[in-house]
Amino acid sequence: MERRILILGLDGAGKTTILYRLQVGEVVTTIPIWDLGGQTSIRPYWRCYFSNTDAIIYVVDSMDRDRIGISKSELIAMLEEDELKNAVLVIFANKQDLDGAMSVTEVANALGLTEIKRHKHQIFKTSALKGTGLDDAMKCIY
Ligand SMILES: Nc1nc2c(ncn2[C@@H]2O[C@H](COP(=O)(O)OP(=O)(O)O)[C@@H](O)[C@H]2O)c(=O)[nH]1
Ligand SMILES: [Mg+2]
Repeated sequence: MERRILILGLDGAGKTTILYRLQVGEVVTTIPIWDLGGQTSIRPYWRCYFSNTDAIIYVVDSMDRDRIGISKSELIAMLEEDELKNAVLVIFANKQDLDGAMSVTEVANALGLTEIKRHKHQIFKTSALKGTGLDDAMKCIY
C-alpha cells in the first residue's frame, strides 16, 4: 500500500541525510516522501503539504539542546492541524552517534511525548550518518 509520508524537523536535524539513506537502502525506493525545509521562514508553508498524510517523520537533532524547545513547539503546533489528525507520528532522535547527545528518553521528555494523545506515536534512536535505527523506525510506518 502506498503511504504518503512527510519528513519534518528543524533545519540541520538530518532530514536530507535520512532521505538519502532511505533511498540507497532497501526499505524504500519509490515512496514519495516530502522533505520540507526546516528554516524558520518556511515553517508556515509546511501546512501546504498536510492533506492526505499517513505518517509524519519528525526528526530531532539530539545534540541540539538549545533548540529542542523550539522543536517541541513546532511539533505541537503542527499536530493541531486538522488535516494531520489521522497521521501516525514517528520521531527520530537523530545523531545518536555523537558523544553527549540527549538520550532517547531525554528527547522524549523534552518533546513532551506523553502529553500527545491524539496521535499514535513512537520514538526511535537513529544515526543517519551511520545508517543505524532507520530501518526499525521505517517498519513502524509500513
Ligand atoms: N553526527 C551526525 N551528523 C549528522 C547526522 N545526521 C545528519 N548529520 C549532519 O548534520 C548536518 C545537517 O544534516 P541535513 O541532513 O542537511 O539536515 P536537514 O537540514 O534536516 O536536511 C549535516 O552536516 C549532516 O552530515 C547523524 O546522525 N549524526
Ligand atoms: Mg535538508
